[in-house]
Amino acid sequence: MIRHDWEKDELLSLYKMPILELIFKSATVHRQFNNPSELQMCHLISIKTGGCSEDCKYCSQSSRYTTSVKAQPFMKIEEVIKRAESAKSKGATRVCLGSAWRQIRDSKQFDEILKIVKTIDKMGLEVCCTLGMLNEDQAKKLKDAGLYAYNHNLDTSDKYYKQIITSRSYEDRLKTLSAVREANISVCCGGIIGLGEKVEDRVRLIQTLSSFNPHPESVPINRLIPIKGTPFGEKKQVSIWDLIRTIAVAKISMPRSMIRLSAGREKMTSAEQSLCFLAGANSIFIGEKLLTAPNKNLDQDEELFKTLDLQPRRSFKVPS
Ligand code: SAM
Ligand code: DTB
Ligand code: SF4
Repeated sequence: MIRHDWEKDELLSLYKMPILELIFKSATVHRQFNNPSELQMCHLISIKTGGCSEDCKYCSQSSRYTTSVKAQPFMKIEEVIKRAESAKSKGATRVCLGSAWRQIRDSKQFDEILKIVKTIDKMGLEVCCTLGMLNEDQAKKLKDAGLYAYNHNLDTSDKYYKQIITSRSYEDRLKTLSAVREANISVCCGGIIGLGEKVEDRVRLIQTLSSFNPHPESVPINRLIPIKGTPFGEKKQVSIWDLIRTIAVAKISMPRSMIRLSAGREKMTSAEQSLCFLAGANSIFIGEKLLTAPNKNLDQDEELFKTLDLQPRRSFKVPS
């Protein structure tokens, strides 16, 4: 049932199916592994914002571009915990800590992150971190502190990657992912659509992710939020149908993975989001901000849960 040998052409023909047939197919797969009425609410906390040395062409936090995001000092521990508590009280069962770093350095700040991870884990929440590249020793320290998952996206296909980022390689990303897996940390790895990539690149990314054994437990699908001042600031939004197709193919090929409808939800209607959930997306980020970009407000999400009769998904739930 779970395959790691999906071929590009197979995935491409799925991607190109008549959309309603594709949604029906992925919805059917989704139901075999998950309760389709459940949606996990996650919350992002940007503990170190801006001033990043990398040149990711989509990112508001790269110091190479002039955007409206100003570099902020490292957030105070108490402030981070307060944010996590507030997210929990609103139904979030997973908290993701992000930092605008190329890589983790063994530093006072890393020690503080270990403390934060320990505290949030004790609150019964899944803790995820996205701190850039790391080595096996750092992964082990995070695991020992109680880290549940680590997010590190491949973003796009290996071929197209160089058009997006030049300051690190696909190989570097894969190395970090393997250090995360080695340390027995749950893997969160996905990508972005709308970077000017071809459909073949989206399919190739999904092929790479589905070739991992085990599959990443979590696959965030981001729709580019064009950020003024970045090289991709003027990119046209990809259609909702492309987003749904990407979600559906990811779900069919990685049925046990949580598919997270991540960046780009702010401008989506309830009906558009519903189709994403039907196609297999089963997680959203809640709160008015993602890392730096705006997100839906809590009232809108509460209304969405009510309208669609959705249940919040508890933490640490593993699909059947
Ligand atoms: N610095 C770390 C890194 O790059 O691994 C972690 C933070 S980074 C902001 C996390 C992910 O957010 C990126 O890999 C990318 O997929 C997504 N992302 C960043 N900016 C985005 C944007 N403008 N639109 C959509 N997704 C975005
Ligand atoms: C992921 O794939 N998407 C989230 C999370 N992982 C860290 C981040 C989205 C960031 C959107 C742009 C911003 O807020 O700056
Ligand atoms: Fe830095 Fe991450 Fe943004 Fe790239 S995506 S510029 S590594 S914060």
